[in-house]
Amino acid sequence: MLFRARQFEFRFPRPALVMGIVNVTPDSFSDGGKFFSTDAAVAHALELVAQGAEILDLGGESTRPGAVPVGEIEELNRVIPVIEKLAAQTKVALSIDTLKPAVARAALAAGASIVNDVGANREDDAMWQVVSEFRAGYICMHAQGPPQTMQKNPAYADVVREVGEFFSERLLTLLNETGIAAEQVVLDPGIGFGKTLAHNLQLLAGLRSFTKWRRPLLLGVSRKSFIEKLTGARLNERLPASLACATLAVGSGVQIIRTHDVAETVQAVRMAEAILQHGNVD
Ligand code: YH5
Repeated sequence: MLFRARQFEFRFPRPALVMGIVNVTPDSFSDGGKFFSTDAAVAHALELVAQGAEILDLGGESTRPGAVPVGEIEELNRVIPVIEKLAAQTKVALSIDTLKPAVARAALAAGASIVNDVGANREDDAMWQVVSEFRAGYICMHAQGPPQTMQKNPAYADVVREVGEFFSERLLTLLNETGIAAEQVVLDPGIGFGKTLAHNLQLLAGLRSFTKWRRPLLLGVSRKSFIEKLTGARLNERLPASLACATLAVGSGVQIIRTHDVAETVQAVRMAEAILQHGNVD
């Protein structure tokens, strides 16, 4: 299995890729705006690379539930200088986490290689045009509803089946109606995006079923609030549960883990992989 994203080629099976989160937002839920300035964001990103991140996910608009949308110019002002500097200073793949096709385009032009489409491209096909033109990687993430309202009343008859149907439908559309190749696509169940605690747990338990499309799977659980709902852990106390999800996910066939805590995740995932190499865990 191959994942192509512009100049990058990731060939699987291989050790799971750890994607480091770089928030370039003043209202960042977990970094408290610490990494708002360009230089601070770049320094943080380079630190994540030193810890073992092979992809960096840069976001200038918070997509956490209930977050206030930012304007296009403000989002561009936040992320583009960071991408330009990182493209010059590191060899790792840069991903742009955005809802806006114009921001994705500018980010790719500045040196990013992957579009992390957390909006699931519900509006129109402008995002796909951009991905196709640049031959970028494309993270196809499931979400129920837009960030402002998605946690209001999430409802599914069977969340694992419905997320699977979303992947089937999106892959068909992507491959038939855009210039995007299957090898450019990564699938992501979108933990926390229009999901209750029970939905998130069902998805985590059902990850194996999402391997049937023969595309890499990405999981983002790091520090998310469903962990607090289960365990009571506050924002900066959620690393153990995040690592539990990451290691079990790798055991279920997930190849990319999106996290704030790169060093810890690399260590946990390498241990899980070493155990998995020694045969089936019953
Ligand atoms: C994801 O899963 N998530 S942004 C609320 C939190 C903690 C973390 C308050 N972008 C994903 O990380 N992109 C985000 O607790 C993502 N997959 C992909 N592909 C939300 C986030 C978070 C939200």
